[in-house]
Amino acid sequence: MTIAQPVHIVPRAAASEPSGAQGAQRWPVAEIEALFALPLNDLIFRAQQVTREHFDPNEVQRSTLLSIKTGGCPEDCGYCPQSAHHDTGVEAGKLMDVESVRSAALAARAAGATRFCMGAAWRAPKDRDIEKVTELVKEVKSLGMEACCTLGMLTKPQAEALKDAGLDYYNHNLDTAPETYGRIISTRDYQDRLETLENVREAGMSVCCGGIVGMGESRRERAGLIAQLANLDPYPESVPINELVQVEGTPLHGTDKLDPLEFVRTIAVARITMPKAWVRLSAGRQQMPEAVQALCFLAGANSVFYGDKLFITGNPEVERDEKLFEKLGLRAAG
Ligand code: SAM
Ligand code: DTB
Ligand code: SF4
Repeated sequence: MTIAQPVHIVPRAAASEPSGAQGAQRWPVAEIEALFALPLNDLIFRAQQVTREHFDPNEVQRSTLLSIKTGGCPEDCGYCPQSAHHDTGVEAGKLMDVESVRSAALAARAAGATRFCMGAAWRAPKDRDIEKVTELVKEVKSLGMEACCTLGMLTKPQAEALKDAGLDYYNHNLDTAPETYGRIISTRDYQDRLETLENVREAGMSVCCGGIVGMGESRRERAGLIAQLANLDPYPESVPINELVQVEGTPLHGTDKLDPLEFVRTIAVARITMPKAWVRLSAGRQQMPEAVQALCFLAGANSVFYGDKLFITGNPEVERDEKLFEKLGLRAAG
């Protein structure tokens, strides 16, 4: 019996060729679909090889989320419990004060998180919102943690103000393939998202950008999302892959559950196409069996949301995660 030779997948255009080069995308969708279609052992083997070329495979970066302004969002994202368009029972609240954010960040740090991610249910923050959020960013930075925000769409000056306050990462997801976007969200379009990513990149912050699978999309559409991410130049430093958390009252509640192995394939394809990114096993972990999570780490996930809650929905308790990481021999990344 011969041992399977490493599967060398080399994108058509040399990796060094900028994706902006005329026509030659680093990763055409068809080549990403071919990755998805590989025998699972070959796909995971290749993804684990790529992980080991750039990371310690036994380290996991931990980020803790806090919703600093909850509910009442004017956007109609079909997955989101915070949209004012959906009757999900989520109350609209005001922006949290500095003291409350400080104590949440201290608790996250004590539990072992290295990055604190503040999210707001806005389409786009107003300038006075940005002034208040910069105070929160400075507070989190004063605790020695990395700071991340996800506030919706940003203008160039707003991105610069956040950078000046010391913000390390900005999360702004593309969420699904361009051809699927209109089925999920109608109050904005893909170009809006790409412009904010441009403003964040130009302000000099690291980009956290990923999406959601399990929204009834096809494998081709999952490949289309990964193609959008992997062909950004440069691709994001952090790529969250969420599994749809189905919330009663949202249009996507009742969607057929995605085959867990298709979720694992998505993680592996994200790893191979974005070798140096922190690939984050994101929403959906609470319902995800530990054996599937273990396969995701084997497939190249090396970051998680850590703490009992995401923004609105649940997440594995810290104690449960600690036990899982111990079983898997995973350490916290610095
Ligand atoms: N309002 C800002 C925005 O949409 O960019 C930031 C907050 S929003 C909640 C951040 C991300 O959470 C979304 O882009 C989406 O990927 C993810 N998300 C929201 N609801 C989700 C759900 N029910 N299941 C999985 N991921 C979800
Ligand atoms: C990301 O891609 N997922 C996180 C973080 N980035 C902001 C948010 C997940 C939210 C899940 C549904 C909720 O709890 O609101
Ligand atoms: Fe609003 Fe963000 Fe939720 Fe969309 S995902 S409804 S923009 S909070």
